[in-house]
Amino acid sequence: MSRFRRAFAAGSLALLGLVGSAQAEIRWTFPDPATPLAADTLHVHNLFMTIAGTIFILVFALIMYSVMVHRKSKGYKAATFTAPRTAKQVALTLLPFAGLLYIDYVVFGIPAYHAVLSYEDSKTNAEMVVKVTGSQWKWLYEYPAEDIKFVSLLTTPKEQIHNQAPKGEHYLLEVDNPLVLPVGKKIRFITTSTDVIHSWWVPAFGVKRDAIPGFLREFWATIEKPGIYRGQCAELCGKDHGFMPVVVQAVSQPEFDKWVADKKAAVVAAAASADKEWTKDELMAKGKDVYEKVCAACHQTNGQGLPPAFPALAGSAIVKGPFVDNDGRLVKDGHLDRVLNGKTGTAMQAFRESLSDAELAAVVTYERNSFGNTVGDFVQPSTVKKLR
Ligand code: HEC
Ligand SMILES: [Cu+2]
Repeated sequence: MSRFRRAFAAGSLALLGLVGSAQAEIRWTFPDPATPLAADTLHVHNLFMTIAGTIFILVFALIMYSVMVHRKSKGYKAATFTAPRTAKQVALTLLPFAGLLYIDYVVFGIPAYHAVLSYEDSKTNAEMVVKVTGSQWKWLYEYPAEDIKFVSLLTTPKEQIHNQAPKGEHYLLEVDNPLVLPVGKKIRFITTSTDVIHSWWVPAFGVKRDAIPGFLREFWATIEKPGIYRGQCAELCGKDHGFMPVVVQAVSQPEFDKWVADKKAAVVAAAASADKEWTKDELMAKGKDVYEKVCAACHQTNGQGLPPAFPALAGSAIVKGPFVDNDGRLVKDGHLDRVLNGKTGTAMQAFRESLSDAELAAVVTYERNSFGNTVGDFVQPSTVKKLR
């Protein structure tokens, strides 16, 4: 081996080692398929890559062979014809063409057609429905038949994001409320958005669908193994696009049934808590919690906002103004109205769907009595229930 070749070999090995150790996280192929669709996609990918790769190598080898062997320095003379003339030349041109057509339309076409049709068929034998709504910057999940809905929010601590703490194992891929689903059932998903285009993507499911405001789009999954599956919003959707992960927890049918029962009990408890009289301390404590989880991303923990994009709530006329009029009706563009209904055309969205009566009452109470605001009044969940 020449010195150069030895050095080259040693260098390549070192580089491989470096890449291998530093990037242990990067995978070079698809994740293990967890649904029939993902398996189909992987199959189509492998088949195409193998055939396309083989053709590439054959054609490239032929070109290299022709260039090396027929070079001028070896005494070869260029041919002078410009178009195929003999029957043999015509056949040698048409045959590869026909071969490629066959590969494209038959060998690639049939499995691709099968995969695409199967991807689009979310209705046949669907056993349950989940609605997925993208919203800057969180996912809202609804189970219409089970009458359950909740919001799923990123839980990665701010310190990790700002490099003040080491990154956790599931950095930016962890949420408070994962989407819980049963294994072995064909689940039909319906997706939409409240603001801009988002995209619900779980690589192991072989599924990625844009969530588009004003449209309902569909996809499906039958999850084969219990486990935690992670994904992300895959459509650039604004400043916190990287902060709206998808986490799916696939469980057995009995576990799923138990989860549904627990969730329903929690809804009943929330309804009961909307009817009880809350103390101001209870409202303030819950309000702080809701505010920091849901509102602080824009209005900031200290209520100063990020003007001009996100107004300060400290000293805001809306926050300090009345939210019900003398007849007990909701004040239009008042504090509660703004939080319940949002403001069309701005990033301030309606929270009436994603927050409960108690959460809404608490967060409004908190804003009226924090950041230097001292309105002094407080909002009961029963009031919100009546006014929404
Ligand atoms: C995605 C960013 C965002 C989030 C999250 C958000 N807001 Fe807002 N909020 C805005 C924007 C933008 C406005 C200004 C709208 C306008 O142009 O009037 C606003 C306005 C308001 C106002 C009126 C303030 C004023 O003086 O105009 C209130 C009250 C308010 N938000 C409360 C909340 C509460 C409560 C939450 C959490 C439940 C929340 N916001 C979450 C963006 C956000
Ligand atoms: Cu998004």
